[in-house]
Amino acid sequence: MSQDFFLKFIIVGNTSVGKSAILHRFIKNDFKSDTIATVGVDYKARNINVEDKSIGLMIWDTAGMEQYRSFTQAYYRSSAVAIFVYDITKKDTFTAIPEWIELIRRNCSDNPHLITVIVGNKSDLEAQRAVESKDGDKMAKENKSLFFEVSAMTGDNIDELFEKAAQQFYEKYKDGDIDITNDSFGFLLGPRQLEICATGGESSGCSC
Ligand SMILES: Nc1nc2c(ncn2[C@@H]2O[C@H](COP(=O)(O)OP(=O)(O)OP(=O)(O)O)[C@@H](O)[C@H]2O)c(=O)[nH]1
Ligand SMILES: [Mg+2]
Repeated sequence: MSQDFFLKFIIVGNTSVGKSAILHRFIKNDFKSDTIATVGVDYKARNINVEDKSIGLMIWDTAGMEQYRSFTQAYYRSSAVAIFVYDITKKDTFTAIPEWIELIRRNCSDNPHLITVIVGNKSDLEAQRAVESKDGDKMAKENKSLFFEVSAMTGDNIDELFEKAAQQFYEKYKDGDIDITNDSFGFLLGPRQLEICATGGESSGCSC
């Protein structure tokens, strides 16, 4: 399948909030309760459609454990979308989000168009909820981020979060905000455009 473009996503947040479970649900539409903590980073990819475009999402899942922090930071750069995950049953994972935002912003400071998404996972555990939805929503608004409560266990809102983030990026692209020659933006043109560039040149509207 030919993608129109590729976007780099990065997923961060404290250990055990369910980052890998979210990615596994998005890629395999499945849930495993016996996951082990991620060591360093993991990578997966999936295509989605936004309007008439086929977009390849290249998704980096990082370890939340403190000991891997300096290693995983090397993977933050050149992201188009950063997803910040907390566990709605663990308040400390929510209060850690501003630190994660700061860490990512520092490493992606050359991308003013970074899309950020704050995600409260484990919405299936409503009885154990320790973070109210309105507090997640408020933090997202303060940080100009999208906000979702999801469950990797049930699949609730998982596809929506990735699709909405890609859609928001695509809106910026259509508005002409994305410099396609700047690889700091986490954006890569797909083969279809390259074919057009090779054969159509300027008359096809190509800027190369
Ligand atoms: N009830 C419930 N449990 C979940 C959900 N998502 C993940 N879990 C469980 O939470 C635990 C941690 O999930 P992981 O996906 O490994 O967490 P992580 O954020 O990737 O952790 P690190 O790799 O250490 O950073 C596992 O036991 C999962 O089964 C969810 O939506 N609901
Ligand atoms: Mg993990």
